[in-house]
Amino acid sequence: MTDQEEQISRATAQAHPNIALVKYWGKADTGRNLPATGSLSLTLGALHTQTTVARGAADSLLVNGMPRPDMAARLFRFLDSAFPDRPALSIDTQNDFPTAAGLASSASGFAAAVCAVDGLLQSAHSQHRLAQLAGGGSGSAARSLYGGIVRLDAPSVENDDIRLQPLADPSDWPLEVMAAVIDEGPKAVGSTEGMERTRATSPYYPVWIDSHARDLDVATDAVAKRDFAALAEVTEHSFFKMHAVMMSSQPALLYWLPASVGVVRAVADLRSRGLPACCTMDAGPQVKVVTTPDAAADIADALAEVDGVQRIIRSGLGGAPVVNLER
Ligand code: 2P0
Repeated sequence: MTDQEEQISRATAQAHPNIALVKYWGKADTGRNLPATGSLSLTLGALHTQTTVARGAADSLLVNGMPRPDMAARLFRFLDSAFPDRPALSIDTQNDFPTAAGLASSASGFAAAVCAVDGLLQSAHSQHRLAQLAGGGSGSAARSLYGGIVRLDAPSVENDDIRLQPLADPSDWPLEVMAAVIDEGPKAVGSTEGMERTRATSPYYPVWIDSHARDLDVATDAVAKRDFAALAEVTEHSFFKMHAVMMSSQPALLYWLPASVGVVRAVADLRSRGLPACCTMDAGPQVKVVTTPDAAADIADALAEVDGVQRIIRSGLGGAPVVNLER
């Protein structure tokens, strides 16, 4: 340990979750947690994970003030591989949105943890390297190392790791996201287990994988042209295709509740009346609606009317993680 390392006593990182418009579902390598598909996401500026890390007598984790041994085992095992010579760590993390309910808390959680530990240990990894490390903890976390609209490419013959590319800053194309919260409980089947079940049992899995590169390119092109209609079309296509491959797993992965269907239908109705809006869902019943700032108030009002919607969480796009070091 150098003198400089000893001077950092605590590091705090704040990271945002993200939602994928082109979806990741399936792993190429479970050991290294490498995705079998690329993805394209929006970083959500209004939602935060704040994680403070210090050296401790033994590893300990508090999530929203509570010990979480289930999460601690996964997090510390991950940190062992990302930072092989790390000391014991005391980690305190807070989310200002529901944890483990399909609002991407693992994305901001692993991103914030990697940035905070990198700061504490003065590892000085590049942002891109931190993203690759975070992806080893949770595939979606790699995208939370960047702000705005982010593309993740899966490993290929030429590259044996993921590659990240920010496609637009938050101010380049200020999209809005509304999460219609339907059930804040933890999800029934976690993403890692669900992805493996799909890979092993869905007859549609090969088609899902083979058709993915095109969706990623169509979405990238739509972002370059700021073409909301084209982005909305490929977003809903990727979302429905992912849930088709989930539902065709054995046993089926059905994350929907009746209110999820209600929101998706309400958004289709709004779009048919000319409003810019599209839906996506992850491994939980919440429906995330993407729109533009001029339409956001009308969309929020319409979503709040749907039976079973408990509340609407609104967010614009946010930036990359911010790290604060204390000596
Ligand atoms: C995504 N999801 O692209 C997809 C869509 C959920 C559905 O990435 O197994 O927690 O830790 O790599 O990142 C959520 O899964 O999965 C996710 P692991 P993660 O956002």
